[in-house]
Amino acid sequence: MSSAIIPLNALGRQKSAQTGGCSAQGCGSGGGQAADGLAPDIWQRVKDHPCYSDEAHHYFARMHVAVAPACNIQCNYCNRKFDCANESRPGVTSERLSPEQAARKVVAVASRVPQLSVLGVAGPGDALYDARRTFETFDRVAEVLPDLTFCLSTNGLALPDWVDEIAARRIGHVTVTVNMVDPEVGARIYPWIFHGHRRWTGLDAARILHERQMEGLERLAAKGVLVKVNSVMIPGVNDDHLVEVNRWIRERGAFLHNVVPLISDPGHGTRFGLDGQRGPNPAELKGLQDRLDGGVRLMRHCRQCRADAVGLLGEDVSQDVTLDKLPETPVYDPAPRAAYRAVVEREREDRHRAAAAATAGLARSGLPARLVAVCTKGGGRINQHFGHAREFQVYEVDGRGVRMIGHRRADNYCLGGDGDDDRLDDIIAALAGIDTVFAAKIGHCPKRDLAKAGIAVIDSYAHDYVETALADWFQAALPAAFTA
Ligand code: CLF
Ligand code: SF4
Repeated sequence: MSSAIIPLNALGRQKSAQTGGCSAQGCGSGGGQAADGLAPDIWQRVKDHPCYSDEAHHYFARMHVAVAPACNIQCNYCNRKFDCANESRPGVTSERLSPEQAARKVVAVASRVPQLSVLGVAGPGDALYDARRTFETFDRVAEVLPDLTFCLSTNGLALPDWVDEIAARRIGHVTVTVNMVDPEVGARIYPWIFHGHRRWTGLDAARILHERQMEGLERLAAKGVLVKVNSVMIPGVNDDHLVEVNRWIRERGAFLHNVVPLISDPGHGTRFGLDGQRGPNPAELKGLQDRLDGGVRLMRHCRQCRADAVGLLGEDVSQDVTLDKLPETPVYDPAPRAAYRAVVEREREDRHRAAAAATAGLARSGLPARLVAVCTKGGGRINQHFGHAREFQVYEVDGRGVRMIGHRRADNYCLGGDGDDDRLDDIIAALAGIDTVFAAKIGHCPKRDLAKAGIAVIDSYAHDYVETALADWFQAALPAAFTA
């Protein structure tokens, strides 16, 4: 099994929080409010969901089963014919499964991946176009794993037809992709939809899709389902417009808004890719997300998963658990998941206390916000060697605290024990706008070369919690750097 699975001994290596100081912001057991400012009942529903809680994604994994191959619309950013084991983006999958195969896979994976908490259906087409396949999958899994959280993702066109079925099952988390509320904008994103036994194009297609999305969202929210809205940010097409989208979905009860950057490459064969439509850069994405702050809660840690993704959000192990590598008749062993959850509960409380104590003084610092990158294998700790990192988690530190605001991807620097200079150049490019990286360890040569590029790497906080390390560094080291 790949390193994506957090070894239990990677948790609990840091000295624990020195003092109490549990705050409503930072502790899951606070009085009237739970962690993250959420009401306790809502926190219970999101605290193990790696997409609905940024905090949960340090500990818990999701798996997607690709049981929904067909789609009822065409988006200009999608081409599902592209099939690559190394590609991580929506619509890509290495295997398509029947509901029976999917259930077998889930049972096998749940025995091997103790972090597993959520089962999702996210394509590779639309989860509700042929909804019976999606529902049969969930029904089969529910018989064996009643404690898994169920989640699905849809373009929303068929959603109004299935609201009651979703609510009647225990599917408590639904994502609807909403890229526009103005059909004029929609007509630039969707060439056609298939609805009511016929194909629609142009403004009519966009108008129908918009009306169905809003109806589905509103009715799901009224039934208590936690609805997340994903929006693809397409510069020059809907970037400014997403402010309006955020307002519409707030008024209709959305729980989360997840703005993701358009992935566009001519090699993917999508309409946008072939036309040269570019995606936003990290600064543009952050700029829009900052504009949306104050509306619907924002998700900023999305990894734009494959339709067969398995594991923690930052590290996909789907290639280790394809059907051919799993037993024909798996028997579910609940013990590893139960043991892992017990460890996480203890670890979480300790981390919350430590983070609350460490960040308490930040408001007085008066220092400008800083963006830093962190190498981590999970658990909310700085616990990965720089050379092994294939993604860097980006945190913003300022007087309001320490917050994860995104991630940057690049191939890992170390290959079989040796560093790769070309890859280091790519890493430096991926870290644009970031001048400090926290890693568990880094070799002398890459540290020197990064310093030449203006990027400092700090490895003195190895295995500490991210929040305590960054708060300590922000308050202590930054003034010295400013006066140097
Ligand atoms: Fe999957 Fe989506 Fe459910 Fe998560 S993914 S169906 S809500 S379990 Fe998560 Fe992946 Fe982003 Fe989706 S990181 S693409 S938001
Ligand atoms: Fe592709 Fe999803 Fe759009 Fe369908 S709704 S075309 S599967 S991105």
